[in-house]
Amino acid sequence: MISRRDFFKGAGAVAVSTAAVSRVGAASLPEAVVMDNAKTHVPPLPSTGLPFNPVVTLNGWSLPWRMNNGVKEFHLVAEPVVREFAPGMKVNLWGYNGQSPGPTIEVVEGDRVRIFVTNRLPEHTSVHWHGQRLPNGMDGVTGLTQPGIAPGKTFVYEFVARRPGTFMYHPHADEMTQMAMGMMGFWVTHPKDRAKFAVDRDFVFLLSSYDIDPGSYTPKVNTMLDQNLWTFNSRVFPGIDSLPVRQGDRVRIRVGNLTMTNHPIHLHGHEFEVTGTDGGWTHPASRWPEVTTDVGVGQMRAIEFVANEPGDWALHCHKSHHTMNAMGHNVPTLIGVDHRGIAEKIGRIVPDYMVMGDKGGSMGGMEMPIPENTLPMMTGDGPFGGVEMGGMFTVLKVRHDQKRGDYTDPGWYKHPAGTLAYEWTGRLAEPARSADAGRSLMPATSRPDVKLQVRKPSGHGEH
Ligand SMILES: [Cu+2]
Repeated sequence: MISRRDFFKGAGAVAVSTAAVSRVGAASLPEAVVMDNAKTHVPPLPSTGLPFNPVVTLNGWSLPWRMNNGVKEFHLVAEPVVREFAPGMKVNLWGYNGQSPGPTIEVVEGDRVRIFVTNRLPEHTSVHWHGQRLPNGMDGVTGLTQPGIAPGKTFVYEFVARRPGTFMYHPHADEMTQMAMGMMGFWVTHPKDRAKFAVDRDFVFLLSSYDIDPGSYTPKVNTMLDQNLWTFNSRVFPGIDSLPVRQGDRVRIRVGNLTMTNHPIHLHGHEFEVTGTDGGWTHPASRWPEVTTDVGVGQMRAIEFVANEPGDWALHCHKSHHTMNAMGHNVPTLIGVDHRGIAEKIGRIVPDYMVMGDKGGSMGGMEMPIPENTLPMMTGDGPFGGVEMGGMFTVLKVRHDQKRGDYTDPGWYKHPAGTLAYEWTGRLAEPARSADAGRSLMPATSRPDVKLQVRKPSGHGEH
């Protein structure tokens, strides 16, 4: 048997380091091997010499392999890991090879693939190769197609990657716990003909969600739906990599959903088409343009578009609670309620008590004490102030001067003169309002020179 470290040394492409888990992992978790560069893009495997156009895994990496008599051999190690969700918050997860999600596996249609899976978890596991055509006994379903891989044991899976497309891997053993702890990874089978389905940039990430009490370090695995951290590759905004592309690039984004709910993934500034699903590539005649596509539980979607609009374009889940970090859901709406002084009074009894704002939910700029190892609900600074987002949110950065193959973040977009929304300080005409507008009891703010008149209902033809 090769040791894991020797395996990586042989592969040579990736830097790993052994990090003693301090305080974070003190709760009985063994040593974790952590990728040095968990926070940023790991450049894709060098495309020269590879028989495929590699993908870029947001805040992740692709697993090196070795060739053994014509067989592509990978080694996955299931183990406890520590994942930084964003600066200021680290989480005890289970993952593969030092990270959750595990490394992306990239192979080519027709490859014979052999995967060693070593279990360093405290309970048995298995790996299911989600979406693959393979011999039944390689499907990884504990009890049904194989016994569980006991702690300390290594199993071997071997099959031919028959169908090009987008896949995932995850345990089929104590699934609820192991997936709630972050055990999952991405798999891409590239087409044999590399000109087929070719794009300039190919990004991949998994959707996963966690329930982590503020101030704690380990997900509550029994939560079914009320998770409070919604992640791309176990990272939350502003900790998620941006997607830097060159203007005119054909861009593919592949998303897999291993949460317990659906996620309508929405892109600003461009229309895209769903070119791939769980079952492979969609027929061109079946495609239609859209700006949001729902990724259901257990599904994979590949979307494609030409990035021809320069700028910083939001890419996010459209469920507004999924672009927030840890929050309570039993908070009453207090818009319009004057609660001056109440928070302070309650705060004396309940530390860390907070109320939703009386002018809306915005807490951007509010300084409130939060427990250790907890992220603000809405955070992230942009060039114009707080972005007021968290969770499943990142930015597609389209630049005319982004070099081919360059995935470094180009910084914030500089808007050409005359292309930026701006404050109006001149005279305003009376704005049109609905004829049946009532008088709201809620407080409003208006400029004294803007008269808000309710128009009397009037007959048609008047204007
Ligand atoms: Cu969502």
